[in-house]
Amino acid sequence: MYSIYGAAGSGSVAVEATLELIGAPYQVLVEAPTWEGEHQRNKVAAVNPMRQLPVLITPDGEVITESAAILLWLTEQHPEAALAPLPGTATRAQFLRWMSFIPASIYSMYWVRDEPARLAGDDTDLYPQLLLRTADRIAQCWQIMASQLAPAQFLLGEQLTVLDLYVAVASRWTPGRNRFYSVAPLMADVVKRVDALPQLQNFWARRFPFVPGWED
Ligand SMILES: N[C@@H](CCC(=O)N[C@@H](CS)C(=O)NCC(=O)O)C(=O)O
Repeated sequence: MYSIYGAAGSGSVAVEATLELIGAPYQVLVEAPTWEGEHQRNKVAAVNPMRQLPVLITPDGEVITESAAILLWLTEQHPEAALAPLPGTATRAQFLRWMSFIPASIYSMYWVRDEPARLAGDDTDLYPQLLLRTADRIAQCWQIMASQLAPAQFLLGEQLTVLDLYVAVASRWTPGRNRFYSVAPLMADVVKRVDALPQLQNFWARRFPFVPGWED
């Protein structure tokens, strides 16, 4: 079985949702909301020197970090789930493009946001600016992504892929879904469709619940 180092509401939720759709057995071996501090990050240190989630341990015991790499690797291991366009097909290039864009341009911003002191040091006066500007940058990146896509049922057409799951999860982080809807209206219907997937309703309730005000 697969084992995950993860946390409710974190990037591991995209990996867990993928395993739910694949139907492969998995366990969340270590629950570690790493953004809460050193104690939580240290729970991950043994498997990821970056002390970040998600981490996947394969049934063979191999350790994989980096959310996009994990998601892509899972689609290769479980082609029957058809959660990625196949190499050589029309949407493959854009699939890889946006699977790389999310961790490079969006996910990386949270390293700063979670602890502004990492860049601003003790100069607490800088923190509000840093939080504001990283939120704006994330929103801008969603807007740019939306401007380059022509979604149908899902982001790349009629096929649900791990890109849809990845975006549905990451778009719930700051600056939040309502802002995402306003900057990326063409992607809004898609993420709402992913939120509503019947096969994931129990899963979302457990790992990233739609609590009152969740879109704010
Ligand atoms: N490049 C990594 C980023 C992972 C990441 O930033 N994870 C967050 C949790 S959602 C984390 O562990 N943050 C703690 C930290 O960066 O110190 C990936 O794509 O998996």
